[in-house]
Amino acid sequence: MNNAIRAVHARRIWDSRGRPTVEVEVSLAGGARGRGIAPAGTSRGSNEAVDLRDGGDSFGGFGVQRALANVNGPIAAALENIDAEDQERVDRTLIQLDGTPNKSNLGGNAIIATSMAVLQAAAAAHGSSLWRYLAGAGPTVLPLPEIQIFGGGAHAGRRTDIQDFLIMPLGAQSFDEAMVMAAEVYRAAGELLAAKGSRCGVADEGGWWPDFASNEEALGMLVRAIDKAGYRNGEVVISLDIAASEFGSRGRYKLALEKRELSTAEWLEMLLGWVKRYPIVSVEDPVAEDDPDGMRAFTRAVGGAVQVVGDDFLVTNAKRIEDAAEAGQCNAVLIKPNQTGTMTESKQAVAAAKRLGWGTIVSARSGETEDVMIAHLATGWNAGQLKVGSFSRSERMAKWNEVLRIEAQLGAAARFAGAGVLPMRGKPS
Ligand code: 2PG
Ligand code: MG
Repeated sequence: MNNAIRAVHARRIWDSRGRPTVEVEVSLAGGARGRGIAPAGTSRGSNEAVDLRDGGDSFGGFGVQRALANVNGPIAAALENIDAEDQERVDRTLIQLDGTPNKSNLGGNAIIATSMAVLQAAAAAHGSSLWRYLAGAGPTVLPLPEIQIFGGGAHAGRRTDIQDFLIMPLGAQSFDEAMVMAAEVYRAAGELLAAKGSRCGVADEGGWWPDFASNEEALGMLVRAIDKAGYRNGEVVISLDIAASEFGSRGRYKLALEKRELSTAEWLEMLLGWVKRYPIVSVEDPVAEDDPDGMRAFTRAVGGAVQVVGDDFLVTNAKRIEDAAEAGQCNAVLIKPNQTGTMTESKQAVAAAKRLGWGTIVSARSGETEDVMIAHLATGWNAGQLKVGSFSRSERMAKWNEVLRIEAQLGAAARFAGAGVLPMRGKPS
C-alpha cells in the first residue's frame, strides 16, 4: 500500500516569538512526504488541548523535548503502516494513545503537528495541493479575510484591554483586491499613529502597537484610517476580538487601561454602545469563557445584525458549538486546529457550525511559523473566512500570499467570499 505511513519524525524548530515548537515529518511507503508545525496561542481558552512543555529554566519553560520524544517514540510506533488517507483512523489512534480529554499526556503540540503532517502527506501522495485535496468536488470560495490593524491585550503588553482591532474588506471583489484594501488601511493607520506620536512598533501578530488613552480611542482611530485610505459606505468594516477572558471572570470585567471595573451588564452596555456608534460587523469572545449568560445576552441584543464569534468560548469543539446554538450563544466559530488537537476534530467543528448556518473562520495563533497550511484549510474546507493576524511580519504575510496563489490556481473559477459568508441577515451598512 503506497499510502501506508512508513516514518514519523519530529524536530524542534522556532516560532514567531522565538520559542521552541514541534515540527513533524511523515513519509509514506510510496515516497510522499508531509510536514506539520504546531502553532501556539497566548490568550488560550481553558478547555483547549494542552501543549506539552518541558518547564524549568531553559526557554522560559517552553521547551518541547518531551513532546518530540512522544512523537519519535510512541506516536511513530502507533501510526506505522496505517493508511495516511484514513485521517479519521490516524486521529482516533492519536486520541486513544493519549487517553486524556485535553491531550495533555502526549501533548497537544505533538498530536496536532503529527495530524497535520499526515494530512499533508496524503495530499502529496495524490499529487494535489492541499486545498484541492480537501475540497474534492465540493464548492470552494476564497475566504473573506479579517486583518488586524491594532494589536492589544495579551499580544501587546496589555496596552489596550481589547486584543484585536481588525478590518474586513467587504467591498472587495476578489481576494487580491481585499489585500490591496488591507494594505492601504494598515498604512493609513500607521501614518495616523506616527503623526500623533503614539506608534510604538508592532505587536505579536504584526498589528500596530498603539499608545491609546482608552479602548474607544482605538475605534475612532480605526475609522479615521479607513476614511484616510479612501474607503466609504461599508466597503471596509470593523471586526473586534475582545478576548474578554483575559480581563474578565466571574461576571467582573477589569478595564486596566481605563482603570474601571464593570459588571457583565455594564460591560455589555459599553460594548453595545460601540456596536451602535462604529461600523462593527463581527465581535469575537465579547464576554469571558465563564460567562455563558453574558454571551447569550450579547447574542440576543445584537439580534443577528452582528457576527458573534466564539473562540475561547467554543475551543473548536463540535459538541460545544451545538450546545451554544441550543442556548442561543454565538452565531459563528473560530476554527483553530490546535485548540482541539486533530484535523478530524477541527473538520467536525466546521461541519457542525455549517449545519447550523453559522459563520466559520479558520484562524492562526499568535505564535506562528512560515507554515501556510491554514490558507489551504480555509479554502479546502470552504470555511468562508480567514483570520491570520495583521499585514506585516512574514509568518502572517506568508498565509495571505498563499491564498493569492490559490486564487491564481483557480483562475476563472475563483470565487471570492463577500459579505454573504457572514451569518447575518442582509449586508450590514
Ligand atoms: C485569538 C488568537 C489569535 P491566541 O485570540 O483569536 O489572534 O490569539 O493565539 O494568543 O489565542
Ligand atoms: Mg480570539
